[in-house]
Amino acid sequence: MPMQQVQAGPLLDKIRIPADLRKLNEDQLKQVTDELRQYIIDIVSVNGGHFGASLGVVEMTVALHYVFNTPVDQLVWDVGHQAYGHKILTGRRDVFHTNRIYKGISGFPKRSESEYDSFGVGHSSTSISAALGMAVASRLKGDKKRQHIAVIGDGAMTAGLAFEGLNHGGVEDSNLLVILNDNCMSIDPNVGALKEYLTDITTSGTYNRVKDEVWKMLGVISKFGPNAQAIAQKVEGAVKSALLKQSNMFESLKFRYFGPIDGHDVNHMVKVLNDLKKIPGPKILHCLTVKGKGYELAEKDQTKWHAPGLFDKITGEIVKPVVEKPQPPKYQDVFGHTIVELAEMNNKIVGVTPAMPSGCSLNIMMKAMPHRAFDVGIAEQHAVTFSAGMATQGMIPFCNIYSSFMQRAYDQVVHDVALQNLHVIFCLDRGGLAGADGPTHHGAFDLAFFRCIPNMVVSAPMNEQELRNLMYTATHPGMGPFSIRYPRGNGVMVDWKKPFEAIPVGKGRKIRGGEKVAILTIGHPGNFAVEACDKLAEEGLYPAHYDMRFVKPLDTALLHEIFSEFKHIITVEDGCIQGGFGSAVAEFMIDHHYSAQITRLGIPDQWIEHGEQKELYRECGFDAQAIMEAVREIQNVELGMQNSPVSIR
Ligand SMILES: Cc1ncc(C[n+]2csc(CCOP(=O)(O)OP(=O)(O)O)c2C)c(N)n1
Repeated sequence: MPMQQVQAGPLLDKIRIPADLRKLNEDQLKQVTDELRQYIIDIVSVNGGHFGASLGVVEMTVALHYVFNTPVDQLVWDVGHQAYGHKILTGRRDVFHTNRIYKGISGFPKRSESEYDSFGVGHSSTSISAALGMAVASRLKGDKKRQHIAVIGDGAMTAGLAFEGLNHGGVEDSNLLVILNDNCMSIDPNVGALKEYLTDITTSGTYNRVKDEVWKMLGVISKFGPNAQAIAQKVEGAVKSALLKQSNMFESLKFRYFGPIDGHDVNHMVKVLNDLKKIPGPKILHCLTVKGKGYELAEKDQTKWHAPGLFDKITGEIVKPVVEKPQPPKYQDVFGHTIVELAEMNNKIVGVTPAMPSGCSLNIMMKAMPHRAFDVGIAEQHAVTFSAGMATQGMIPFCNIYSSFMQRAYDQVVHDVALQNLHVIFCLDRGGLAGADGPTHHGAFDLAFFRCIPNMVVSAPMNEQELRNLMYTATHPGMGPFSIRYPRGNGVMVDWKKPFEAIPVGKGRKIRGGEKVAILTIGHPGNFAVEACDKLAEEGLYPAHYDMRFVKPLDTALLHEIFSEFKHIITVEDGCIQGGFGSAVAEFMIDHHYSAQITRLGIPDQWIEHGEQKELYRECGFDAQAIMEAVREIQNVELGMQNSPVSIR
């Protein structure tokens, strides 16, 4: 894995923390932004990570740290994928080359990493609520000076949670500034009515006139210094009536709306932020920025450059691994192509994604069948209930949500889908350890949190063909809620496009027979067990291996067979051990009065940091090597003592 440090420009080199930045003159800030942008390009091109979003907020980042007294003032980044500039300016330049690398710094703000990271993020749309909570806490403590700033993108603003924060924030008399970073982009182009509204107010003549008025008045405020508040209130009355004519959404929610302004003019931003600092109460500053700003290719193809991987910073060529033979596809692409095939056979099938068309490959269907595939914005809860509504009308929605983002829509799955036994198919991408994005993005919990819901089918394919067949099976009439989870990354079959075959719900399969030990796997880690069994055979050890396919319903016939034959069971899952697949097997054993030793391998009861997936599988102890060790250990104990007690690990 590359880990390269680069040389900072002369001004940036002097900035270790924001206090150093604040010593500079305003006319030096433009140079700081140039050097910061170059630094991000230099590092991300050789170390990877998110790219376009951080380039788009370089000026905003410098202006915010220049004007506000961070870390006393609380700066909350939404999602946090755009906070690279913030990290570099806040004491982490020297370790920034370890960004997202195993044991290195996190790709997202993290409270345990820096006092400048006021709130841990990774999932979107939390910033307004979090900053409001901080602002109200400051008020309750009698601290009137402290500022609280939420920086939120126009994509993140589409989530219900952001609106919940605005709705509450408008009636709390607190020092809250929301900065709306409007670049018209989510990862893919932003969608929905809000996006159109923001474009309208950006281009509206009335608005721009009103805006000019506001800035003129703010000029007066700056001049009047301490009396600014009183003047602002006078100004407000006049300006507000004009604004309300246009019926400004944010003003209706009792936020004072300012902007839109050019988010790439660092000196203007400094002036505006200095003015806003003097105005109490909830405020929103609408900034227009360009995702990927300053790197031409990233400005042109913003989706591709959201997180491009390694690239040649001069030519812009993205580094592709050199492979000699054809590689298996990504699971997400198998989903993307298969849903189109199924939808061609059945006109009831539709696809739904909350803002991840390219991330989950529903963009393949959006292109092939634009009227039957829906990007609903960053709105997981809505995606689920919207799917439920369609299911009541006989449609068959495939609702594709990353496992970790599904956490946000749990009640919708329980209350809107499962309780009504509606036929919604959940495809959970990024099920299991997600890699460099780290704990905010690991899909650790879905097997556990879905298996306790009545009516739910909980399945996980071991390879591409199984994924296709599970998707096909899930569309059959008479089904209820059906979840299919698969990991980030590639499968194992080059030749994967086989004819569909239905899989009986709740039926597992024996991969190989064996003796003494039975390895029971769910999903992709079944391949780790195959590798382990092949290697163990060379040592003269022959465990049996079963791919259970379903965590719910469990294949009870197969389990009766297994528990009758084996006294040692190893379960393997890319999910939390607590309450997951292994727990389901242990419950089966208890309920049916079998006695066996069960060793459960999976994600332990702790937060797993970022790193490459294989590094994390190793750390958690459920890769091929760990399975081999578990088998050997059982074998050694067997040899050592004949009557080992019943236990569950
Ligand atoms: C709850 C949740 N859903 C989906 C995502 C995946 N995601 C990460 S960034 C992003 C787009 C954010 O767009 P925006 O807020 O406009 O910020 P920008 O990237 O444009 O700066 C999405 C959908 C997420 N992080 N959290």
